[in-house]
Parts: sequence; structure tokens; C-alpha cells
Amino acid sequence: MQLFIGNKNYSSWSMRPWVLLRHFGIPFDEVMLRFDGFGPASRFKQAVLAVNPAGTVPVLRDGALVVWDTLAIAETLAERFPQHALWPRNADARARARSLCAEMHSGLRALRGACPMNIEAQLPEVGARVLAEQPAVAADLARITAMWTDALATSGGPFLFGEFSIADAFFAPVVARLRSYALPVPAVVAAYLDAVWASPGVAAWVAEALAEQEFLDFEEPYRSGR
Ligand SMILES: N[C@@H](CCC(=O)N[C@@H](CS)C(=O)NCC(=O)O)C(=O)O
Repeated sequence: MQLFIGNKNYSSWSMRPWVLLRHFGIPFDEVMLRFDGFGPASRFKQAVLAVNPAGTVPVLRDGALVVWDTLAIAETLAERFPQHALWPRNADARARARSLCAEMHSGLRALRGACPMNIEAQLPEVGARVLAEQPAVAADLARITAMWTDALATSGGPFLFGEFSIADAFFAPVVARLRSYALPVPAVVAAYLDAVWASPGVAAWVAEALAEQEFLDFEEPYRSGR
């Protein structure tokens, strides 16, 4: 199995399936398609289009089978590796976990737009400013806090549904954003951020993201250099 991904410091969608595979110890080969732009002439776009007609990472390839889009990849992995509880084993918890992932996948756009993932960056003043100036970002933060607080209260933690699952992998890039932009969260959510950051798949991704040391200006609305 090959997983095609983008730069670890920036590629929030790539992070999700990579973290999931690493957390559960599922073997795979990583293929890094470094971002050099997203235009049709970029090396990244040409390389990714050769694998995935949708032109995005992540992509899972196994022989002739190509699966793209994080939700489809997560579902495929859950089906292929039933020995691991990628989704919660309990049916109600699984349905709630799917709802959280679907909301993440299609929503929370204001936060995603204003606070792009940038694992190595520390931008607390930007976080304070966007929170004060953009009510939609504050609304997304309130929604995330409510979702997580509710799931953690029901499961008892330390992860959203007790043990680490696809839901935590889906929100790992949000955890990275809340940390980088120092967005304020209640204590129960702060403990969840720490649990996710310390979990093995996420910690491995973060270590490799920090080692990249590559500055991509088109991914950097707030910094002019490292
Ligand atoms: N809905 C897709 C989104 C994937 C996506 O947007 N990936 C970004 C990298 S994080 C990308 O490949 N962008 C290339 C482009 O926008 O042209 C998924 O869930 O996989």
C-alpha cells in the first residue's frame, strides 16, 4: 500500500490517513509529493494527476486500486483492517464519530481559511486577531469546543470516543491549528489537545513536519520567512 501525501508541515488532509496508519501500526509506503504550487504547470500537480484525476493528496494506492479523498481512504482502511478499531466498535459511537468526521470534512471553513495548518509556526497574535475580527471563526471554535466536550463527556476520554479512532485523526490538524494560533479552549479541551499531540501517530507526523524546514510562501498568509 502506498500513501501519497504533501508536505507534512502544511498538508492537513495528508496528515489524517498517515496518522491513522501509523497509530495502528499498519504498514505502508509513503510517497511525498512536495508542494511547489497548485497550478497546472507545477511539478506537484503533474505528479498527483498521474495518480489521482482529482489532483489532490492524500491518495491511497494498492496495485491498480486508487482511493482518494480522506473520508474514502478512512472507510477503505477500516474495511480492510477490521482487526483494528479504526471506527469505534459501538454502533452508536460509530455513527456519532462518522457525523463528526463528515462535519469536519465539509464544514468549519472559516477556521480552516483563517488559520491554515502550519505546524512549525507559532502565531498567537494572529489567532487573537482573527478571533476578534471574524465572528465566523469564533463560531467555528465554539462549535468544535462543543462537539469535543460532548464526545469526551460521553466517552470519558482521553480521545473523542475513548480509544484513538478515525475521529481523532480527522481532528488532528485542527489540534495543530488551535496550538499554532493559541486559540482559547476550556480545560477539558486543552487536555484533549495534549492527548492527541502525545499520541504516537501524531507525534511522529509532527516530528517529521518540524524536520522539513521548508518555507512555502503560497502556504504562508502570515509569515514572510522562517
Ligand atoms: N476533500 C479532499 C481535499 C484534499 C485537498 O484539498 N488536499 C490538498 C492538500 S492538503 C491538495 O491536494 N490541494 C491541491 C489543490 O488544491 O490543487 C480530501 O479530503 O482528501
